[in-house]
Amino acid sequence: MKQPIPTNLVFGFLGVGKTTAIIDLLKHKPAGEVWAVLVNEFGEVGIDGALLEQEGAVVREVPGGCMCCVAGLPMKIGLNRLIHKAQPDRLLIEPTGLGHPSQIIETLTSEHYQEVLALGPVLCLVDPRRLEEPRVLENVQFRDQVAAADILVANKTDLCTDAQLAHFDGWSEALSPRKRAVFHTRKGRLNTAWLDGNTDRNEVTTPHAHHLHADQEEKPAPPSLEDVPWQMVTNRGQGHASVGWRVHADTQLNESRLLVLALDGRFLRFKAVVHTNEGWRAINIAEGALSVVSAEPAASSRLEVISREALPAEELNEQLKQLIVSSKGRPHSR
Ligand SMILES: Nc1nc2c(ncn2[C@@H]2O[C@H](COP(=O)(O)OP(=O)(O)O)[C@@H](O)[C@H]2O)c(=O)[nH]1
Ligand SMILES: [Mg+2]
Repeated sequence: MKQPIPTNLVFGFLGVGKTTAIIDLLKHKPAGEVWAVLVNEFGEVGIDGALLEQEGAVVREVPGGCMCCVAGLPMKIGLNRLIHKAQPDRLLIEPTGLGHPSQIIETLTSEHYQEVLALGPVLCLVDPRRLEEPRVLENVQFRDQVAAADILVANKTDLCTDAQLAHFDGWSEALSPRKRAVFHTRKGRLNTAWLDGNTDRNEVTTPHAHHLHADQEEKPAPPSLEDVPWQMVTNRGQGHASVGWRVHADTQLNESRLLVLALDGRFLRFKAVVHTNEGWRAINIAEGALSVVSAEPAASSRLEVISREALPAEELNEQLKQLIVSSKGRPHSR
């Protein structure tokens, strides 16, 4: 009989640094261990998965923003395939920052997984700056992510004032029940030792804060990029909208013009792993802060924007197509 796989959830709001933290954990994992990551992004095209794969993890994406809806069958299918394929020594799960935690915890601790997974400490990352926003403090997803956590970590402390950090400390100390541990960090730096042990399985206040959508089924696989080299996918829900693109790896976009487009004020997030005229790039914008780093060549380019308001997808699609500098003779529907 195999030992249950130690499993950790990394909660936190959109853009707080979950993927950054998991990438950093992968860099510090014991040599020789296989770690797998299940990532559920709000958007449909999956950017985080591409970044995590570059760190050598076995990754499975469960796209489609609404955690309550994907936490059922699609997550089980993704999880089963991932466990079977990777037979990992540890499993890390990054749920969408917009998701509600109760269903996912229910699934992971259900009878079906009892002998397969051992749920370890649940982590929740918090950007102390956002504790100043009443909208965040009142948000049921945020409250329940915090409630579910065994360990709270203030991230992005490099961007925080001393007063904001003191406020975070006061806020976290006042939580009831008390957290097992509270840390400050930056750039998602977590200690792998924090992953060991068990979860206290803290109660969340609103187990069913959200009605289920009809589409509980696993989504059909997208067409091959050889057949359809330019694909746009949209998603809406939980007060947010996303537009994502999968693009054939041979297609290059103009990098500087792409950055101008990406910095559009309507976008709450912009993420991409993309082939540009300068090479492969990982681009990330959260709260107006831009990061561009070179990336390993990926199987395809993927780009995504997330907004709080409806987005004119067709218009954005046309703008993006204008940035094509080379598609190696492949047809792209202009
Ligand atoms: N300045 C600063 N930026 C950070 C820190 N942690 C993450 N970021 C950046 O915040 C953005 C969002 O991070 P990401 O890990 O994708 O967030 P996620 O949505 O929670 O997965 C990225 O551009 C990161 O480089 C930090 O501690 N300080
Ligand atoms: Mg992420």
